[in-house]
Amino acid sequence: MQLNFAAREVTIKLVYYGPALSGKTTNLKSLHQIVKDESRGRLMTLETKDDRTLFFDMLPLTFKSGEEGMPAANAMSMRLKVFTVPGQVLHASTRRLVLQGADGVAFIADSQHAQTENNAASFLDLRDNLKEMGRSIKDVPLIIQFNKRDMPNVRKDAEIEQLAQKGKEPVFTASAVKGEGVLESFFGLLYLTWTKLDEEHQLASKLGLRPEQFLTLAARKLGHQGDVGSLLAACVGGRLLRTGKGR
Ligand SMILES: Nc1nc2c(ncn2[C@@H]2O[C@H](COP(=O)(O)OP(=O)(O)OP(=O)(O)O)[C@@H](O)[C@H]2O)c(=O)[nH]1
Ligand SMILES: [Mg+2]
Repeated sequence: MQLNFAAREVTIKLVYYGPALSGKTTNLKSLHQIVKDESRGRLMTLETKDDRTLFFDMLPLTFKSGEEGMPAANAMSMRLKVFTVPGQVLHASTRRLVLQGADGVAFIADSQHAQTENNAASFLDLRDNLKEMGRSIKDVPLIIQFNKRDMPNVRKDAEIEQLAQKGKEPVFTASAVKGEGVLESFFGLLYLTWTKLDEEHQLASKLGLRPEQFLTLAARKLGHQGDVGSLLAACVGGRLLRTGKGR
């Protein structure tokens, strides 16, 4: 996170991690489509013709708090930089580079039975890379998304829910290619990350924005008109809200 008090500007880095072809780039493309024009920057993707990310993708999102009925003196600029890592095993050093300084991580798992081992290997890779950076995976805001729910031969909903109940990380399901579950996962990650940054840096009191207010503001600015609670309620397990389990 970069916090510029003078300019009242916060920059947050979010990273989509996971095995090759799990749908990280597709999540970012869907998010780019969902988000309002005024809040999104140019989506940068660098890939080969067979859908493989070579270096990384990056989507910048920006919004201001001033117009949402807040006094102008409290106006804040939020910059979110959302990255994807290249999932292929050979790009290990690029993954480490992109992961550096991440404020929050979305782990995009592939729901297909055949990908269970690749998911596990990538999760260990994430843990090890964080460890090398002197960070524990337990301390990093992390959500897990089971993507490709529309495909045949995927793990059953009940199995994923059971898995989610056991773990601490909030779990979401998605079909990124259809745009389903994309915003829910993103907001789960944003909420978790903002809550952690608030605890560490007392952002709420410094900036005059509680996590709930921040999320509502972000949702409006990014184009979600409905109830923000319903986005978070899509979480199938794990701990998302400070007050208890995520449903
Ligand atoms: N059916 C289905 N296909 C998906 C879904 N999400 C992604 N795909 C497809 O899976 C392939 C890989 O998706 P990408 O988003 O490029 O995967 P990635 O995780 O960025 O892969 P790397 O960059 O190699 O790490 C593409 O052909 C996508 O269209 C989904 O929810 N359902
Ligand atoms: Mg990719």
